[in-house]
Amino acid sequence: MTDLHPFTHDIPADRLPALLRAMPKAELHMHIEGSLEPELIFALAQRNGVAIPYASVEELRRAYAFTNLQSFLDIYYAGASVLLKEQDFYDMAWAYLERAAADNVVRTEMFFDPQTHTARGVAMQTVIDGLHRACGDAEAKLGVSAALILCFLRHLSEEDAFATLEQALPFRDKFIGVGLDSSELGHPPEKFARVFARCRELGFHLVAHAGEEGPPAYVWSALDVLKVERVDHGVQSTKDAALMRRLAQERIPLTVCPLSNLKLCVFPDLAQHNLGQLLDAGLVATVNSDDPAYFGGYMNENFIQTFAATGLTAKHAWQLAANSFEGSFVDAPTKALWMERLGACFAQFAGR
Ligand code: ES4
Ligand code: ZN
Repeated sequence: MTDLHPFTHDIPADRLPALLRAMPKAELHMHIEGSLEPELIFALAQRNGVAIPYASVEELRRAYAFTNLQSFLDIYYAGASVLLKEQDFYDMAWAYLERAAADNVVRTEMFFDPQTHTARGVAMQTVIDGLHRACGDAEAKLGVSAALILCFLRHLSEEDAFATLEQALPFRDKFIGVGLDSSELGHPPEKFARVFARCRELGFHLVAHAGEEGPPAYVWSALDVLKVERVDHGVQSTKDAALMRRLAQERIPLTVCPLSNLKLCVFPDLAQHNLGQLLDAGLVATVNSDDPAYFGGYMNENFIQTFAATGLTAKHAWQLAANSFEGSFVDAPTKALWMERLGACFAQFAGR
């Protein structure tokens, strides 16, 4: 790591949790539908007269025992079925944005899955208007910079993705990029080559989930075929030395989600997580919450649990926050401002 902040050696290990909480950071990988807490699912089900196959909040929470990505996605799509009105999308996003602000997240780039909603008869405009209104309020009332990234569901066809893009284009000023999520195995990036090429022509930022459960070959094709600017997860990349060199050399950010990887059994326990290996190899790795309501923690919980389990230090904390700003889709002066604030935070913890 070359960008080491000069004060990091002076921060003792027992101050690390407070430092992780206090440091300004960007969240680059979270699915807004994955922020729906069981309490809000039940409240919205009641408000909208939607039946859900769980008797109580507790019973729903007990169902959150996942064995892999698909076992999670089945429950995640069921939870999203309570979202019908613009206000529902607003309320969901606002609840997340308040939590993000409490974790000193200064920037968040939130994924949303329009196909999960349009397939149930919810209009694209309803989805985007509700989420976008919450983003505006986050800036005005919380001082959090928030933007939206539209994700295509990879278990559906590329034709379906094209139709979704068409429906979203009247609102193209309300989202900054496109991504690719849902069931990875059997749905390689190249399945979406043409729709990503079109989105590139349209000037959208491009990201894709790759190397969460899938092989390094999916990370290569996300880069070479889809031409993504960031890789979501990407943790399987450590299995391929040439890929690791490529990611480091081109400074391709990996948006890593430790608690997600733990809950979906990508790693047997947090102590085995490869975040430290990614950072020490010089990759632009970041920490993110993915689906915080389902995986047991928002941003700071991801940082604190991962650092406690793996023995990462203050220098890694600084690098992760710096990487999150570098990887974000904001202009250079804004990144420089947040880097100043990061430096000031570390200086304060070092007692200078
Ligand atoms: C997701 Cl963890 C994860 N992976 C792929 N797709 C997703 N959608 C929501 N969470
Ligand atoms: Zn994800």
